[in-house]
Amino acid sequence: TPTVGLLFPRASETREVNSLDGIWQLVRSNSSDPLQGIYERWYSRNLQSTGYKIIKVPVPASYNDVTVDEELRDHVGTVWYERHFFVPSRWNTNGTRTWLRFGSIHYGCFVWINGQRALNHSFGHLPFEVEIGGLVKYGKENRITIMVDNRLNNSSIPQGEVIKQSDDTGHVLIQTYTFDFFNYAGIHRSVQLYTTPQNYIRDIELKTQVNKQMGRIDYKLWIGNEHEQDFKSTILVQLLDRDHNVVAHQLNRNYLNGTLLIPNVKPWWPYLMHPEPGYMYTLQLNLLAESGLLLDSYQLPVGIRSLSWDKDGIYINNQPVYFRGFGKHEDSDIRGKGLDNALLTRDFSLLQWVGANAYRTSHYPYSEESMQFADEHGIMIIDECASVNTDLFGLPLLQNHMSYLEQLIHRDRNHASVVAWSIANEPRTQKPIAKKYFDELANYTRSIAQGRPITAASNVAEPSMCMMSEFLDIIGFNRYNSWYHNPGRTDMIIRPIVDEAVSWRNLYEKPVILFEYGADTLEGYHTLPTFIWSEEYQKTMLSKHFQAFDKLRKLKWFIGEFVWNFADFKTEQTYTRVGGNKKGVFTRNRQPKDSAHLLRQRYHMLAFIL
Ligand code: GCB
Repeated sequence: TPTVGLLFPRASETREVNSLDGIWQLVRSNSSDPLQGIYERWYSRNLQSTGYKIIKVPVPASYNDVTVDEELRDHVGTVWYERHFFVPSRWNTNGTRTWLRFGSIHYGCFVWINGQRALNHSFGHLPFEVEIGGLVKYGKENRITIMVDNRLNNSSIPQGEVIKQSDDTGHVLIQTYTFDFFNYAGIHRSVQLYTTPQNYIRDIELKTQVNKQMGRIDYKLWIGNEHEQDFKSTILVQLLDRDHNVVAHQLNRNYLNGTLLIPNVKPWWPYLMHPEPGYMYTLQLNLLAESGLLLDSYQLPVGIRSLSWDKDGIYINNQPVYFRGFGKHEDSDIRGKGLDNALLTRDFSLLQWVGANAYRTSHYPYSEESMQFADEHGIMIIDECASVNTDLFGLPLLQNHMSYLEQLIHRDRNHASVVAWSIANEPRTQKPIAKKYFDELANYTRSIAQGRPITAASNVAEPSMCMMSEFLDIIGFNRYNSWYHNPGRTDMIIRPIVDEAVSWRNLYEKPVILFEYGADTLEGYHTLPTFIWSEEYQKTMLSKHFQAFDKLRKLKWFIGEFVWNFADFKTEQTYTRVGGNKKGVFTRNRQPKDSAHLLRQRYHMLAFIL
């Protein structure tokens, strides 16, 4: 069933937002008995009374690295979060609904309020919410209890496997996975209580276009009013520019669809493609009673642009786009994958400094806050779902994969910055069984794609072996010449990259992007002549790729270069990773390696000439 609702919580004349972020209590349950807390009904009393050790932890944050406890870092199974909170008594009116909303929890969770089940959700990196008016005590203290399960299996997105191994004292459970980033877990994004009126604006879907000077917004609204069948909605839709002038408006009686035309529109442009990139209007929606009384009000930021694509490229406002980008991660010291506004600000500042105009949300959806930053900074997003290294293509997996894409597209469809959906990273598409899987998946995604092309990152040894790419609109590939292929050989980059891009093109006749290339680099390690892992090596590797890209750029179907990675990030413990994956152009602490300066010259040069 398609998702409806989940608008990002915003306070307004008719809505209040209270944050439940802060310090929560956490209990780590026994790995060998992850459901103990369910049998013993831990949700029906304070966690304190379970006798287990209570740890105070921050929300939002991954729980893994906030203490020095190795068992917590490497925990497999469930942890329990709890806190107390007040609900204002002024919310206790017939006209007010109380909602509880999560930005994301990794991976599966059950939520109870005052011991009563409120909801459950699985999939990390996506929001979910529930109306809790019937569960809370107004003007009194309430308790929220959440069980979070980090286990991944054959049909989770992404996949993983929990195995039992002997250790020095008995047996342990180990979460295995093949993807190359740490399986951080916990309450990763904000937890919010918010109100809406009884009759409220439940959802919005926008399509924007720009034609010469004329902007156009087609909108569709959903009103939440199931308690009053004969409710007649009147909606005043106003578009405000940055200076709060109303530049278009419409009064809609009983219609939930409409169109705004904006003469002399200021289109949304990518960074450095226009003197004023990321121009955002505000769509002001007012739901009115028949008497004209204001019932509900919601403000949605909106960038107005057209997006199209053909076999040679992607076009924003009819201009061809060349992507200067990165693969990124939501990752930082101590916080793990927890939302951190300071980090967001720093990352966007660095993206601008380096002259990038895009990134791929490798390998899962990033926070809604980051999507808003991307809109405002003119950073184009290749929006990836959490399918990474997908293997064993079963039906339950396909169903979850579809549902994941549906929830992702629903969440992000109104962002001007989103220019493509990436349905997978490096699935095992050399397997014949992958063909039917991706045929179905791509067909489904196309049916809900909201005017965006579909892409994915393939790493099969040879384009003709890929059982997925024929179903895509944009061909993406990942290739590590001079790293996984011919390590140490920076003289074996230009030709293989050019040849491979050409063969992808010849096979599929679609635009082609290199989504990953890179080399692990230890900051401060210098060698002459260049040697693998040194700062010099990363620079040489980059500049050889630049030479290849300059040849390819002349063929107009080659439309982008994405360095792997923006910054160093944590991985699981293996002998190939020294303190994590070090392919960042920036350190994990967001300071430049030498290569960042080189990349900066190139990205600014490209912005200037293209
Ligand atoms: C890849 C993966 C990415 C890894 C990267 C690497 O192909 O898509 O998740 O981190 O290679 O550095 O090995």
